[in-house]
Amino acid sequence: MSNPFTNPTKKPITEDGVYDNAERGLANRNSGTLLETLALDITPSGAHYLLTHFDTPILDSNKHLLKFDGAFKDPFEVTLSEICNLPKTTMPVTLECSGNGRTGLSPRRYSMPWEYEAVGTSEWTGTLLAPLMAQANPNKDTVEISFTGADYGYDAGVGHHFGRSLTLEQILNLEVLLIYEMNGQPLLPQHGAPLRLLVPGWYGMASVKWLNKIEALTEQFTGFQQIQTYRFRKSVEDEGLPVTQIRVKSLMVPPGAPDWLSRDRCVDEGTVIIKGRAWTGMGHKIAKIEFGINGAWEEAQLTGRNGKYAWTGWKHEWKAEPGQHILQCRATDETGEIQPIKPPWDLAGFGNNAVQSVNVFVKSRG
Ligand SMILES: Nc1nc2c(c(=O)[nH]1)N[C@H]1C(S)=C(S)[C@@H](COP(=O)(O)O)O[C@H]1N2
Ligand SMILES: [Mo]
Repeated sequence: MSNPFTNPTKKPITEDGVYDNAERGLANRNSGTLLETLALDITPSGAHYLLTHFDTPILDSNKHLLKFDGAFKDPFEVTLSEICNLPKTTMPVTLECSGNGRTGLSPRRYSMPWEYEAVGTSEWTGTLLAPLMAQANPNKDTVEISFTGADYGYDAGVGHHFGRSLTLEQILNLEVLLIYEMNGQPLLPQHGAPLRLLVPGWYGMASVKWLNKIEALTEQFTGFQQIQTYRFRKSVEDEGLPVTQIRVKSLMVPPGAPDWLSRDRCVDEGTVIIKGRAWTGMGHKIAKIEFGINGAWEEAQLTGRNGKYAWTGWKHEWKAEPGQHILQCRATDETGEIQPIKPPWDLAGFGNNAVQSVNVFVKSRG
């Protein structure tokens, strides 16, 4: 790293072949959040990260139908306005892409190059799925329920609608919701308008956008997004384990002011209040946050969360001394799960919850 005061970054050193045009294209379509919005309990809708595999289908909310199909005793269809008339639930839920942190791995997967920014918290409004499942009444031999989105595309030569599955037990235990509003407004097209699934406490891939079909299956779901990907694998041959609950993680609001190109931070000497967010899966609580200054850890203060599935705020007072420093944060949840220092390696780059490191240059007052 180069000191932005004494040795400002000139032209970026090109790293030919590291990220190619296809990856840059993905990064331009799938925006990350602005880390400065970590200062807020709720991420402004326009700053919520986005991950869309194919194209955003442009759907008409007046014509949208959700079909309950397959091995249900009483299959039915509902319109969006019928869903909106069902009992309403609003809750803040933190959503994170399981590929968040992928660039921190080496060797890294050729894919969407997330650094830290694929996370956000919204006030989601909708209705619980469980009562509708009961109404549709799955047959006794139902093994799983699949959820299909209107978007269609090709991956590894396989054409498919984005689809995922959950067991009946998971639907009950995870408080799965059908969502039609985000932060008090109708869902934006890119976030799944007019209807999406929300699986609180799990990584984002389970929260199927543009939802139009729920099917009861008497055999395990074999959709591409369930079987071919979103599995923790050590090698191509490895069958792997499904990616499910969010791993414990934390981030800080970038302190001070940025050096525009490197985004290293510039701070004046003295007391700096560092703030951030910490979250984990399954509605578990964050038990502890530590703040690291050049590798030495101090306990930071938790400032609370506004919902079971929402991230927790934290803050720490840092006495910034002139020079160059590496700041880090590390969360531990109530189950004792703690963020690793080194990224846990995965073939596709899923679930990297290693501690964030931020380069800070402190300017002396003198
Ligand atoms: N139909 C559909 N649903 C989807 C996806 C998709 O590509 N198509 N992407 C998933 C992934 S990987 C994530 S992380 C979240 C992202 O939700 P957001 O774009 O609203 O932030 O949506 C999930 N639901
Ligand atoms: Mo994702």
